[in-house]
Amino acid sequence: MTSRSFRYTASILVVVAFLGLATGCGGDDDTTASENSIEVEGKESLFFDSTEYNAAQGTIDIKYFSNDDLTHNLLVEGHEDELELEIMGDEDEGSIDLDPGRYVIYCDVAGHREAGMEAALIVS
Ligand SMILES: [Cu+2]
Repeated sequence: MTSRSFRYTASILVVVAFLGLATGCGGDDDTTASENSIEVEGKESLFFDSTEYNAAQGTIDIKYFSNDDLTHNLLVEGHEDELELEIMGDEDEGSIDLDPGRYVIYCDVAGHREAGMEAALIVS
Protein backbone atom coordinates (compact mmCIF):
# COMPACT_ATOMS: atom_id res chain seq x y z
CA MET A 1 0.00 0.00 0.00
CA THR A 2 1.39 3.39 -0.92
CA SER A 3 1.53 6.10 1.69
CA ARG A 4 -0.94 8.07 -0.38
CA SER A 5 -3.56 5.33 -0.34
CA PHE A 6 -2.80 4.76 3.32
CA ARG A 7 -3.58 8.38 4.06
CA TYR A 8 -6.76 8.09 2.03
CA THR A 9 -7.81 4.96 3.92
CA ALA A 10 -6.90 6.56 7.25
CA SER A 11 -8.98 9.63 6.52
CA ILE A 12 -11.97 7.47 5.67
CA LEU A 13 -11.55 5.67 8.97
CA VAL A 14 -11.48 9.00 10.79
CA VAL A 15 -14.70 10.07 9.08
CA VAL A 16 -16.37 6.75 9.90
CA ALA A 17 -15.23 7.01 13.51
CA PHE A 18 -16.54 10.56 13.70
CA LEU A 19 -19.91 9.54 12.28
CA GLY A 20 -20.04 6.71 14.79
CA LEU A 21 -19.47 9.13 17.64
CA ALA A 22 -21.92 11.66 16.23
CA THR A 23 -24.72 9.13 15.90
CA GLY A 24 -23.92 7.32 19.11
CA CYS A 25 -24.05 10.21 21.55
CA GLY A 26 -27.79 10.70 21.35
CA GLY A 27 -28.78 7.17 22.30
CA ASP A 28 -28.79 5.36 25.60
CA ASP A 29 -28.64 2.00 23.88
CA ASP A 30 -25.17 2.21 22.43
CA THR A 31 -24.05 -1.32 23.23
CA THR A 32 -23.84 -2.86 19.79
CA ALA A 33 -20.22 -1.88 19.24
CA SER A 34 -18.95 -3.89 22.17
CA GLU A 35 -21.51 -6.70 22.11
CA ASN A 36 -20.92 -8.43 18.82
CA SER A 37 -23.99 -10.62 18.75
CA ILE A 38 -26.81 -11.73 16.52
CA GLU A 39 -30.16 -13.28 17.34
CA VAL A 40 -31.61 -15.94 15.09
CA GLU A 41 -35.11 -17.29 15.38
CA GLY A 42 -36.01 -20.65 13.90
CA LYS A 43 -39.53 -20.60 12.52
CA GLU A 44 -41.96 -23.48 12.50
CA SER A 45 -42.38 -23.34 8.77
CA LEU A 46 -38.66 -24.04 8.43
CA PHE A 47 -36.94 -20.75 7.83
CA PHE A 48 -35.02 -18.25 9.89
CA ASP A 49 -36.44 -14.86 10.79
CA SER A 50 -34.04 -13.21 8.35
CA THR A 51 -32.21 -14.21 5.19
CA GLU A 52 -29.16 -12.18 6.19
CA TYR A 53 -27.45 -11.41 9.49
CA ASN A 54 -24.59 -9.00 10.03
CA ALA A 55 -21.78 -9.01 12.55
CA ALA A 56 -18.31 -7.64 12.98
CA GLN A 57 -15.21 -9.80 12.71
CA GLY A 58 -13.89 -11.46 15.82
CA THR A 59 -15.89 -13.30 18.44
CA ILE A 60 -19.54 -13.33 17.48
CA ASP A 61 -22.14 -14.38 20.02
CA ILE A 62 -25.09 -16.17 18.49
CA LYS A 63 -28.38 -16.60 20.30
CA TYR A 64 -30.73 -19.09 18.72
CA PHE A 65 -34.33 -19.60 19.74
CA SER A 66 -37.68 -20.84 18.56
CA ASN A 67 -41.23 -21.17 19.77
CA ASP A 68 -42.10 -24.38 17.99
CA ASP A 69 -41.82 -28.01 19.08
CA LEU A 70 -39.34 -29.08 16.46
CA THR A 71 -35.68 -29.72 17.04
CA HIS A 72 -33.48 -27.26 15.20
CA ASN A 73 -29.77 -26.77 15.21
CA LEU A 74 -27.58 -24.05 13.83
CA LEU A 75 -24.24 -24.49 12.13
CA VAL A 76 -21.89 -22.26 10.19
CA GLU A 77 -20.98 -23.89 6.90
CA GLY A 78 -17.30 -24.83 6.86
CA HIS A 79 -17.04 -24.30 10.63
CA GLU A 80 -19.20 -27.18 11.80
CA ASP A 81 -16.67 -28.27 14.43
CA GLU A 82 -16.57 -24.82 16.06
CA LEU A 83 -20.20 -24.18 16.86
CA GLU A 84 -23.37 -26.24 17.10
CA LEU A 85 -26.46 -24.85 18.71
CA GLU A 86 -29.51 -27.02 19.31
CA ILE A 87 -32.97 -26.05 20.43
CA MET A 88 -36.49 -27.37 20.78
CA GLY A 89 -38.91 -24.61 21.71
CA ASP A 90 -36.23 -22.95 23.78
CA GLU A 91 -32.92 -21.23 23.21
CA ASP A 92 -29.24 -21.93 23.01
CA GLU A 93 -26.27 -19.68 22.55
CA GLY A 94 -22.64 -19.90 21.72
CA SER A 95 -19.86 -17.98 20.09
CA ILE A 96 -17.56 -18.38 17.14
CA ASP A 97 -14.54 -16.47 15.85
CA LEU A 98 -14.88 -15.44 12.22
CA ASP A 99 -12.83 -13.35 9.83
CA PRO A 100 -14.55 -10.94 7.47
CA GLY A 101 -16.47 -12.72 4.76
CA ARG A 102 -19.78 -14.12 3.70
CA TYR A 103 -20.83 -17.26 5.53
CA VAL A 104 -23.86 -19.51 5.42
CA ILE A 105 -25.69 -20.57 8.56
CA TYR A 106 -28.10 -23.45 8.37
CA CYS A 107 -30.15 -25.99 10.28
CA ASP A 108 -28.79 -29.50 9.87
CA VAL A 109 -31.92 -31.40 10.89
CA ALA A 110 -32.91 -33.66 7.99
CA GLY A 111 -34.85 -31.73 5.39
CA HIS A 112 -34.77 -28.37 7.18
CA ARG A 113 -32.01 -26.71 5.19
CA GLU A 114 -33.57 -27.86 1.95
CA ALA A 115 -36.90 -26.43 3.11
CA GLY A 116 -35.38 -23.02 3.70
CA MET A 117 -33.50 -22.97 7.00
CA GLU A 118 -30.43 -21.29 5.61
CA ALA A 119 -29.27 -17.69 5.69
CA ALA A 120 -26.23 -15.53 5.03
CA LEU A 121 -24.00 -14.27 7.80
CA ILE A 122 -22.05 -11.24 6.65
CA VAL A 123 -18.97 -10.56 8.75
CA SER A 124 -17.27 -7.23 8.16
CU1 LIG B 1 -34.57 -26.77 11.73
